[in-house]
Amino acid sequence: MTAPTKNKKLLAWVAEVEKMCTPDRVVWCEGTKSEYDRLMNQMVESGSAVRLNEKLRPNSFAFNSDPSDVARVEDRTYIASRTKEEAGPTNNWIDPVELKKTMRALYTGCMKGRTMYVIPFSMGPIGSPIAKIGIEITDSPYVVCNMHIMTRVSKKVLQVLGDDGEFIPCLHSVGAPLEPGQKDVPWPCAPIEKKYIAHFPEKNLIWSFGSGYGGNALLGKKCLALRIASNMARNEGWMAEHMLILRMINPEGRKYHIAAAFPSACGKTNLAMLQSTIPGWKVETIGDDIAWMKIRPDGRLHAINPEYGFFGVAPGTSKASNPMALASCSKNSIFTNCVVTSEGDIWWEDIGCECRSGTDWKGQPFHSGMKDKDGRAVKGAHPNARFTAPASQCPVICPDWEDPEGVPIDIFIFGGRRTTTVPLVHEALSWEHGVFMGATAASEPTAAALDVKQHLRFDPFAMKPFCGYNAADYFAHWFKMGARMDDKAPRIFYVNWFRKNKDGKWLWPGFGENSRVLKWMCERVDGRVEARETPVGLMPKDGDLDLKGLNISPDDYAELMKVDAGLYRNMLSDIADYLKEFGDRLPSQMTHQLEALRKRLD
Ligand code: GTP
Ligand code: SPV
Ligand code: MN
Repeated sequence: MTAPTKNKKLLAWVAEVEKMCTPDRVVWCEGTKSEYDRLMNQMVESGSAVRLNEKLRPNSFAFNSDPSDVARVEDRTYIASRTKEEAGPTNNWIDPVELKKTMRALYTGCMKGRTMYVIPFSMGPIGSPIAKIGIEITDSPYVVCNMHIMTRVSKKVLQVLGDDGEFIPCLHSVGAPLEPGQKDVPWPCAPIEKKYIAHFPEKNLIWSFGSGYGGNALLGKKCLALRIASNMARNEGWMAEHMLILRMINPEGRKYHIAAAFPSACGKTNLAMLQSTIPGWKVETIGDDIAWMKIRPDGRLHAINPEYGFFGVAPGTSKASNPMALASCSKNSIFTNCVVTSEGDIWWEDIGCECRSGTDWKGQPFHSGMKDKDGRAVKGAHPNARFTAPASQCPVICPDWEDPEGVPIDIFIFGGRRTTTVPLVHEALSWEHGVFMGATAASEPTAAALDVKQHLRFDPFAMKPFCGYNAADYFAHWFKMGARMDDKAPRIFYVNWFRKNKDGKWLWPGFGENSRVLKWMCERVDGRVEARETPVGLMPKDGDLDLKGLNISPDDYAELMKVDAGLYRNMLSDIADYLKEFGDRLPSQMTHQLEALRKRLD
């Protein structure tokens, strides 16, 4: 196939990779429907994909991964900057020269028997000044089809790139070469000790080997749009964050833009598509995972969603919890590690109906209520099962979601999964205090990364697995951005939807009811409500959080809002230990904020 570009750097890179990986053939992707259909047909024929019932789930396909390849692998993810200090204590580091040597050996001949696809894609609207061009090389047709949905794949990207434009090279292989005559498996991948998700920030280069799953393989997402982009953003004075973006509209039509950072599988997709339970208030979705933000001439921070689709957590998604996500994946979608029912539709835990019979994500017969030999309930879908759906199919997608100017952010929210200690909502006393809150955010682990061992881990700004440089410098960057924006900086809040009572039940109904908390934030921004000061921050005065029509007992409400100074004091030493890891690089504002918090708690 002749190359559809004259870009010298691109041609040289593709030739170099072809020589190293020795695929049987090279295909340049164009992002067309016929390309998608052709690859899907091939995968259905080879047995790696199942075509779902056209009447129930039009143009949709189900895949099951290898049981060893179901989530991001944080232990195998590396920031290979020149020095270990540049990567910082929150990242895995290997010397880039050494890592390249190891990986070159793995890549040598790794595409034997396979096709090498070259995917030109744009993060952000094609040609917009805020967008970045990536080229992913992969030997996985599953990755190509997912990239069609998650990013803008098109010939136009190569036109914009031109003969000497810059792009971010993203090399991916499943790491499973085929000998002549060897039959392929449905989900090829390499064993865990050969998996590497590597980033070379000084070169803006991504090398991924051995996994076909999600953020390990769809390299535009976490690798480019967060790890590489966060490093570029620091150098160029903007921000790349693990944040949803939404627009909230009040009954008078005033628009508020909110960006929220919660760790993986902690509710970004849910909040982004929230169905408000307060009459007259409404939410529109702009993005559900990643925000790129720049200070514009108006002095405010404007955000765009660089993605084109949603790679959403499937289990728990139902008409009750997230009807808009369910509608988004009603057609033209890919499902990974879900149940396929005998009618040819998909199913997962808490989808809102029973599964009478089907095939689980491991290919075994399944029905709701099934027990294993020890009498334990069997799960049909993997806890990190995902749907890949076009963002344009979300019924509440914001009409301005592709505006290259972005939307001006009024409110930042941080949060995580905390069954105790942290109240439903509190507001930062200042930008510095807000940055401290984000930097010391902690959360209980989820299925999005199964190799996280701690019961509670610090996940600063929900970026622990995604910050492409030293997190201490990243905190400093946040302080600097605030200073540049001054009184035009977004207001900062912290939420916890996940507090439980003594019997282990959620204290807060969550989901659509979270609109009540957002409304209070909007009213704070407009100066319509006062707040009461607590040692940890500003909280709603009695009666200010709209609870009309909600059935929550006064005792549960008190528990939900409780700030136990003793429990917070216990956390201070954990915070101090965690911050010590950053040594001299830690911005002095962080130590000041810690001391101020200690004083307020006394
Ligand atoms: P990534 O795509 O991994 O970055 O995650 P995400 O933050 O988009 O996660 P998502 O919104 O898909 O979170 C899914 C999990 O959060 C499910 O287990 C939901 O049930 C749970 N969840 C979301 N919102 C709420 C809420 O308001 N209350 C409670 N209790 N659970 C919630
Ligand atoms: C996350 O884990 O935060 C995700 C899913 O959004 S993945 O793309 O697999 O990283
Ligand atoms: Mn995410």
